Amino acid sequence: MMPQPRGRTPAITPRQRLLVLSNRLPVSIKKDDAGNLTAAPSSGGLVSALNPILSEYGGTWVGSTGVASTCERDDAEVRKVLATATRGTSVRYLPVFLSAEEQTNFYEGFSNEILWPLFHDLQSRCNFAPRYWEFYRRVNQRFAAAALKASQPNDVIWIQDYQLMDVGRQIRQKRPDCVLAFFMHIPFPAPDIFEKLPWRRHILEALLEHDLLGVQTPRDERNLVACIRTFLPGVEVEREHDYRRVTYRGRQSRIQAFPISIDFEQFAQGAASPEVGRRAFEIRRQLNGVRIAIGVDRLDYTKGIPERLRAFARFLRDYPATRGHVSLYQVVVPSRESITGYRRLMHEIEQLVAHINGEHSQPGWVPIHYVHRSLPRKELLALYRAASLALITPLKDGMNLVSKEYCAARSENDGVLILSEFAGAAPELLRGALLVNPYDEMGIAEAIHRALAMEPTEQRRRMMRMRAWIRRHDILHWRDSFFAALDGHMEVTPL
Ligand code: ADQ
Repeated sequence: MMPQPRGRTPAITPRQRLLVLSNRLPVSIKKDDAGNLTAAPSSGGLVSALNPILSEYGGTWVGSTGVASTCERDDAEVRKVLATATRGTSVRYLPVFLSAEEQTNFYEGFSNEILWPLFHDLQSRCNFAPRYWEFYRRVNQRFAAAALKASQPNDVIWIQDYQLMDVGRQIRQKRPDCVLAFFMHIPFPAPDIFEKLPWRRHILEALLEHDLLGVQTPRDERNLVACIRTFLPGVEVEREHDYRRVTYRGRQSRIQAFPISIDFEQFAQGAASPEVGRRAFEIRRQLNGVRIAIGVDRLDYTKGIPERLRAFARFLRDYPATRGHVSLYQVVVPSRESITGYRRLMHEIEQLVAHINGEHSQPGWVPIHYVHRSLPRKELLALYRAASLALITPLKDGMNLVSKEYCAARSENDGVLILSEFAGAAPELLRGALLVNPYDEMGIAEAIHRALAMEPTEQRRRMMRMRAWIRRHDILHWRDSFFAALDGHMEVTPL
């Protein structure tokens, strides 16, 4: 029996079983030097968003574990560790095993040296190596085979993100009548950027094999539709209400923006707990009562961390009277450590922090506190509560859940969100946040100054607007609108 979904009425229940595919399972397995296996929660926004949905609905989650497969005996060990780590949940976790060579070429190569930078408008970082493409298709085929094996003909197969854009096409060939949905967690680029991709036509045709194609923002929807129109001759696009219906080679797909969100109530209640309140108080005391600006990011060059550190240094130079009164608390969760560019970024951040602290520190005050590890939820919430402002300045971001988490945690309606205009969250939060261009050092310095000087009444007005928006457009709303768009396949339970 499938667990009943929580949430507002009308509840939407899948008539069919749900099968989710993502590159990584929400539990990652690591092997230490002695060959011992350990399980830990995977990091990142996709897992943060989907975990609560899957654990309520039940279903099957197919993905890789992060550890390279060497032989069947080792794979069996990984299965055992995964089963132990996930015991007692209503979700069935099915690992897809990838060799070290596949991980290098499919994940580090095609996914993260081509698609990730290109889709974030950073084309000069791309390495279009042809062998990456071969591996991308091959690994996508493995995911498709795993999905076909694990699913029944009527299941809804919901594929996640840019690493798996070719899976649906391969499933469709074997099972033409199945229900296929896709959600893209990262931005979709405009045609003049997407056209650089040598496999652009294949990718678009593969995407149009899905019945429903979800993207984060209306801008992503416009970009995807513009690419389809530009590169697929003969395609027909009709606008209907708040989505587009695309017909290509006799098959119809629905394309729609579904801005992803957070479990607002869970964040708000967690942050309001006395335990988190005490910890927030302690953090402020440990920092000698100075105002705290917080940055929380996965380690990634798209998050604009060095740019933000430089902007903070400029703020200290431009507004010297604030020295000793405000510190930046920058938390970076380790990510993609096997990729050279990411290790380089880590060193760049460390050097910048050391340099800025060396230049400005005074007895009893350090300008930047830098934490490079994943934090337990309560500690993260305490930091959100302790911080008078959040500095969230990605160069480009599909959505950025941290900006929404910060607002949810501010139950006293104070605090200021400084947000990049290139985050997917910007159009939703623009009436409350101070929007900045992440490349504009001076603009960010000015925004920090303005945030620190902002009257409590203005903070309150802005924060209340953002909190009201996120409360209404939370992860349950996201789930319900996505499932409702799969009309005919998901059932809407009447009030
Ligand atoms: P990410 O790039 O991972 O997600 P984001 O949406 O900000 O970015 O999510 C990060 C998640 O990791 C948040 O839930 C945050 O709380 C958590 N986190 C960050 N630092 C942490 C730390 N040090 N310790 C513990 N947790 C930490 C991708 C896309 C985004 C999109 C999401 C969801 O790149 O644009 O918003 O998917 O679709």
